[in-house]
Amino acid sequence: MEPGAVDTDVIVVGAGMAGLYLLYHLRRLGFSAVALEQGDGVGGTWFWNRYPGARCDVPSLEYSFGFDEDLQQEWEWSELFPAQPELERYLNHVADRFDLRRDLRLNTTVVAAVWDDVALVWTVSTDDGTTRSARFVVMATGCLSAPQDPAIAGRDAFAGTTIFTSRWPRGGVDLAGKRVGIIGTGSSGVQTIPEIAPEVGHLFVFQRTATFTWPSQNGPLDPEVQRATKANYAELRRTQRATPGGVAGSTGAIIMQAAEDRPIRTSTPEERAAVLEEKGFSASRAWNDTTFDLEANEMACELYREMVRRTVRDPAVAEALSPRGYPLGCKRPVLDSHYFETFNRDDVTLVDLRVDPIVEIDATGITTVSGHIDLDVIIFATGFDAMTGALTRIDVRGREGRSLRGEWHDGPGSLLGLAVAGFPNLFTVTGPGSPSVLANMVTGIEYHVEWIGACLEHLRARGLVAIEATPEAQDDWVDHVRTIAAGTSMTAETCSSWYLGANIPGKPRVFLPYAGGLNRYIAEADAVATDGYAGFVTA
Ligand code: N01
Repeated sequence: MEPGAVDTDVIVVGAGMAGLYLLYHLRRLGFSAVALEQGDGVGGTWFWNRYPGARCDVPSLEYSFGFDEDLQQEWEWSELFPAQPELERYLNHVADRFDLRRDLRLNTTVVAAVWDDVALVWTVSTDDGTTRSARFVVMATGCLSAPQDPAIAGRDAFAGTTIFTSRWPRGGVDLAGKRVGIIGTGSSGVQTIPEIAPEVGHLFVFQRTATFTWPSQNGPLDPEVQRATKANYAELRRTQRATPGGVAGSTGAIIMQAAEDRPIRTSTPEERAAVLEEKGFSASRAWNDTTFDLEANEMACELYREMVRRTVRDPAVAEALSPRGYPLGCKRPVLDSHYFETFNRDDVTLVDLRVDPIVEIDATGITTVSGHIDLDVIIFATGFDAMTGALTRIDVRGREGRSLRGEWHDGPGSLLGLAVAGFPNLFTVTGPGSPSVLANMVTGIEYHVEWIGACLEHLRARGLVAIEATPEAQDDWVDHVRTIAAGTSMTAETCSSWYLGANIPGKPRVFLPYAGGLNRYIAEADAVATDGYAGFVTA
């Protein structure tokens, strides 16, 4: 039987970095594509997360597209690590430069995608009641795009202003002189706190878990470094794909100064003291035995705490800000600008929720066990339903009506983080089981988009219309992903992170990204393709 007619070859969900590059790349390959985007602008992560201080932790010269030589030569970055406004400008420039907007539908939220087994067609429904059909759907929905709204009693009772860092209002918020509370001290909170502290009347930081964060050493980008990088961009892009983290490291940024060349376990106190003097906070990361050996890891944590004590004047506040009870490397490393120094200000108060938990939010502020704090503004920097949330919030139905939400109830099954058994012609960019958040996202996105493009070309060249991961290949990949992360500080019993889904009540504890490194992953995914898409069936 002939497959049914479709509106476009491909529907792309999302117009962040992945969605934009998909539109560009698929068009070049001769496929028709439309991207449906929830926001009223392009940029994805860099559209939504416009909170004060929002900045990327990968150097700008590397956190950028390499697919077009003229683009990477023309664009001038101003800082070592790009801030949100510059990234948003860059992504708008990409949309304009390559005339992508004609295939973009903004303010369009995808609510469902249903596969027709007989016609071999996806039907995608949006919140305006419209449906569109396509042969393929590519989810470019991002890894950290479904915000977590924590279930704190009285959350809706607050009469002041409530803001999520991940939905910061476009025109900004006037915080001058206000009593502001911020809940959450992950990357978003740690970036926001030093930035707003000088502006607000008084800042209350509600911390549940103390954070490992390192000074970012951001600054203006040296024009000579920019020139030299551009002269050698092709080589840099090749190197990115040949490294575990997707970062070539030659772009002027000293990324955390990790030497990682000696064991801490057999080090002498004098040696550790010397490393501390030399490297400061980065002394905690200068050892090669902290990933698998949790006792060695604890020794490195102690170096870190010593730096907190040296930075924060009030010993009780320093102690509360010192991470304990989970290993270094368990969570995503955070980069900051003067985070700990901010707690030396008289107008900043740390509320340690481990000893003084929140009881409720009410109309006028937050009550903890020790009393009520009056607030004008509450900022939620409470994170995301990472890696799977943006996908399971859409009602995706595959073969025989099976739901993605249901299939992933006990953890996401995926082949290469690109495809899901039972869901033909559906691709996920940087999906669970791919390096994604453990490597430079842009490098991972470009690789995935090109892999998907090559797969569609492969099908077209052979007159095929459908491709699906086999359950066996998917199970093997899921096992491989688990095995690689096992025994590391990222999966330690004492670790609770969004990598493990542990930040979302009821989410299964499964390590979500692929920890084997981008280079190794690329070798595996390339082999699948050159092997005629081994582990997939086609029709
Ligand atoms: O989110 P998080 P994020 N009561 O989940 C707390 C990327 N990113 O948006 O740890 C009280 O890390 C929670 O406490 P706990 C980066 O990959 C990158 O900050 O669960 N507190 C935690 O402190 C990053 O890792 C950049 O005990 C509650 C915080 O909220 C990822 O995004 C910048 C709570 C959430 O921290 C996520 O970072 C920003 C509750 N009910 C983000 N619920 C850069 O590139 C949650 N918390 C630099």
